[in-house]
Amino acid sequence: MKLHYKPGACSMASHIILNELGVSFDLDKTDTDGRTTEAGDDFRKISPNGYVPALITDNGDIITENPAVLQYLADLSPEAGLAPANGTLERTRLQEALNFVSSELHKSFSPFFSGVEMDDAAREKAVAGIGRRAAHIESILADGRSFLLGETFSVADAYAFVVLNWAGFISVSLDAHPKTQAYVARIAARPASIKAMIAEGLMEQAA
Ligand SMILES: N[C@@H](CCC(=O)N[C@@H](CS)C(=O)NCC(=O)O)C(=O)O
Repeated sequence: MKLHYKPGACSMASHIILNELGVSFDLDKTDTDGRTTEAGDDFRKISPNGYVPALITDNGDIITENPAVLQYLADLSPEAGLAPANGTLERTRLQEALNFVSSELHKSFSPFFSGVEMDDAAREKAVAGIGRRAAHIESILADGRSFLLGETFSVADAYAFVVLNWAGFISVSLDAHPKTQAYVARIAARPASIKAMIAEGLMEQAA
């Protein structure tokens, strides 16, 4: 398997999950602007929309879109428990969480990565948008659960972690959402997350 990724981008969720699974895989750092990859592939042929993640399976199939890639990976090893079984209400809850992270939480960060300079009013509006989505995560965690679906870490947590972690990089405070902050720290401390962050250059290897 090969994962096309950009350091620290949403593709890091799949990278974390590959580490959680302990399977062997290749990483190909991808320049989504230049549409080229470190291995020399033409990324336009891999991902028509030009974005990561793109997963090349062992059969050569290409899978894109975070919720699809993450569920595909989880289903490779059901015994790892990273997604509830297909056809169950719990699986629907996972899809609910993945779609929220993908279309609401992730996209609330888009103004910061669009390359368009924001004035104070635009930044305030964008920060408020992130706050509204973080408040929803906070409300899910309000009953004391450790992860979005309960006590079991799932692929949705890897994705939510990667996105919420961007807040620090753009100096947006999550102080108003203490359970969410603790949730981010909890997932950041997982060996699979640390390994992915070191490999993508977000963290240094401890001495
Ligand atoms: N709907 C896509 C969105 C993926 C996405 O936004 N990827 C970003 C990185 S987080 C990207 O590659 N952006 C570069 C670009 O759009 O050119 C998914 O869920 O996979």
